[in-house]
Amino acid sequence: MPNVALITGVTGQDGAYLAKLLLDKGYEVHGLVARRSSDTRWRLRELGIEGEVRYHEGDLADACSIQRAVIKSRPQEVYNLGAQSFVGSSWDQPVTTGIVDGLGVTHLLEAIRQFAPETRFYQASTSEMFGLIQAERQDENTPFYPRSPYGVAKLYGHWITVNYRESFHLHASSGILFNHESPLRGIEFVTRKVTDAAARIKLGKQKELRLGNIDAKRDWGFAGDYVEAMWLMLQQEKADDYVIATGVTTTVRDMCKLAFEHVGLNYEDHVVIDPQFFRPAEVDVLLGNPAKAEHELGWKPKTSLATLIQMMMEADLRRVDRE
Ligand code: GDR
Repeated sequence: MPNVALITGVTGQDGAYLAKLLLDKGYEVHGLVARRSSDTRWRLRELGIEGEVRYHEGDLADACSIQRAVIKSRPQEVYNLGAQSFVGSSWDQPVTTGIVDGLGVTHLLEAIRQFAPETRFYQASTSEMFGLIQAERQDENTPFYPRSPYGVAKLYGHWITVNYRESFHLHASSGILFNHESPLRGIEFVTRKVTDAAARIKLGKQKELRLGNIDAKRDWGFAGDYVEAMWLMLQQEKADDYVIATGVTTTVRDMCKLAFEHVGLNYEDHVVIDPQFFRPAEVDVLLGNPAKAEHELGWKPKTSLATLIQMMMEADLRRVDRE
C-alpha cells in the first residue's frame, strides 16, 4: 500500500512542488481545493501532475469539509499549506485571513485528533511571525512580534499546532519558513512581480515597474528546496519546530538589480516608487538561521538567490514571449 498524503493548498506554489516530490516518492497524493471560477491548477499542469492528484473540494474555513477530506483520504501525512498567503491583502481581509490562516489550522487538527490521531501533521508557519524582532539571525528561540493580520493569524496557527502536540501527543510539526520563491510564484509577490516586469520591459511590453519599500530585506530561498524540509520533518520520530531559511538576506533593491541585469537593463531606469505598495506596518529585515534543520533533518538550502532569479527570469522571458 502506498503512503497517502493530504495537502491543503495543493494548487499553490508550495502545494504543487510538494505534490510532485511526494508523487515521485510513490505517495498517493490527495489535495484539498477551494471552489473557484478561475483556473487554479496551472502550476500542477506545469509540473505535469494535474491528473495524478486526487482532489477534494473544501475550504479551511469549513470544518465539515475538512473532516470529510480527512476521513475520505485516510492520510498518513497531512500538510497544511492552504492560506490567504499575501501579507498585503491581510489588511483588506483581516477576518477571512484570521479564519483561514488561524482557525483553519484548528479545524484540521481537530479532524486529525478525532478521526486519524496517528496521522502526522505539518503546519506552514512563517518568518512573518518574527515581524519586528530583529536578531542577528532569527531561529526557533527568537520571540515573535507579528506586524500584519497575516502574521497574527499565522502565529495562532503556530501555537495551536504546538498546543495540540503537547495536549494530545499528535505528531504535529511546524516549519517556520522564510520567503521562498520559484517560477511558480504568484505575481503579487515581489520577486515574481519583478521578474515578470523585467521580462516585459525587455520585450517591449511594459515601460515601468511600480514598487513600494525596496529597502526591505528578505532571506529568499527556492520553494523546491523548502518542500523537502517539510517532508523531512514528518519523517522524524519526534515532531518539532524548525526554521527553514538560507541565512543570507538581500534588499528588494538588490534583488531587482539581479533581475534587470539578467536582461542587460538597469533597474534604476525602470523602477518607480509608488506609495500604494507600502504597507501600513512593515517587516524591515528577515534573516534566518537554519542550523537546527541542518543538524536534525540533514537539510540545507541548495539554491542561491542569483540562481533562483536566473531561473525565474528565464521562465518569465519564455512566458511573456509566448503570449
Ligand atoms: P512577504 O513577501 O510579505 O515577505 O511574505 P512579498 O514578496 O509580498 O514582500 C516582500 C517585501 O517586498 C516589499 N515590497 C513589495 N512587495 C510586494 N508584494 N509588492 C511590491 O510592489 C513591493 N514593493 C516592495 C514588501 O513590502 C516586503 O517587505 C511572503 C509570503 O509568501 C508569505 O505568505 C510568507 O509567509 C512569507 O513570505 C515568509
